[in-house]
Amino acid sequence: DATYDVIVAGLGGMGGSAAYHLAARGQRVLGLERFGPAHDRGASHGGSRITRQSYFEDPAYVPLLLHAYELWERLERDSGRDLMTLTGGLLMGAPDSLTVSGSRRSAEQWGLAHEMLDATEIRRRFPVFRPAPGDVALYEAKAGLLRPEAAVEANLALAAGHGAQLRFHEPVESWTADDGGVTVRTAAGTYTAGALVVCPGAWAPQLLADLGVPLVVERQVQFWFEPVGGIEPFRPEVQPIFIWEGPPGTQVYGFPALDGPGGGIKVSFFRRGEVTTPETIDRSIRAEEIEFVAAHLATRVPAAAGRFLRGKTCMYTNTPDEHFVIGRHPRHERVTVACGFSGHGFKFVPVVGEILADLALDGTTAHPVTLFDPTRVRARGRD
Ligand code: PYC
Repeated sequence: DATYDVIVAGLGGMGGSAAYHLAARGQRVLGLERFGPAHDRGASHGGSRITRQSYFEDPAYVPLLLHAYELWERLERDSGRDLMTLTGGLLMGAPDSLTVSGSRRSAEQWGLAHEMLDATEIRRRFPVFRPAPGDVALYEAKAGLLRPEAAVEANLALAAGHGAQLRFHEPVESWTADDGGVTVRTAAGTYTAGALVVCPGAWAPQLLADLGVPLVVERQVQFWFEPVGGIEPFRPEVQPIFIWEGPPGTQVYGFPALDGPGGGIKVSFFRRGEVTTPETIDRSIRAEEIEFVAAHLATRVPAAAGRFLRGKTCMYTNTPDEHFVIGRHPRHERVTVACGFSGHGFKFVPVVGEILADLALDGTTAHPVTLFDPTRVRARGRD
């Protein structure tokens, strides 16, 4: 048995960042992870994640994003790794779609640089897209992509460099907390600490059963296609990331073609998954889902709808309002939680790590986190 200042349960995107920020502040940190470093069983894999600032989900995210961009640059410098590429981004759909109107609201409220493009202008500037006549786009030069595996590895290496002990292939089985501290049990041992930070991803329903937030885990598939006429028009230098809202259930998003073993054009639907659990998720890629996404792409980005290369499942952990859960555990003062990122959390990884370190050490943070209060949504039937 060993004693630490803070134990971090879960070393994916959020937990890895929390471990780094806590260790960098001189804390004796133990990090526990059920799989290996930067694994592909959760929600922080697949070679790319979108980053953007004109946030359609809610303008309250914007100050966090502005700070996250600074922290991504710092993380690149401190780790010597290439983590973020700003390709520009198109947020497309009907003018009154959430993707367009919500992005515009955030951009206008926060004075973020953006351009509004009509369908003719979208086609002129980005000829691979086939917008419908009424479609418009908010173009944001500061949008782009993040490299999730490299980012997780960077945080873990920096955490270890600051003395954090990171134990992999050691799932947390249970934890308890009282006025004196926290105790965490795994198959390999029992650990005690002054505080616990729980970043469980899709394992939240088990590890945070008494949190009182109804969380739904959703199966998602990322698809990679070979462009029809070669990758030239899809290089990151010319092709922006995009999120394109169509009829309900078809908010499609995509990336430029990336090099290397992760090559090809990655596309997926933002929310079109089935309810699952980490234990029962079907990790096979079904012919009908490949056909559906390819057919959708064929009418909108036809040059991207070439040969199917591969697919990969991941999991969203959704809250009822699709806003994050970040805060002190309402029943345990020594426990801080971060979960329910609802499919749009990765771009916040560095700022969430900073917030978790603030909350675990000081009980409060200067960052605006009211929207993420764990007590705002309660499971039905709970007190
Ligand atoms: O957060 O931008 C995002 C995103 C796009 C698709 C899934 N998440």
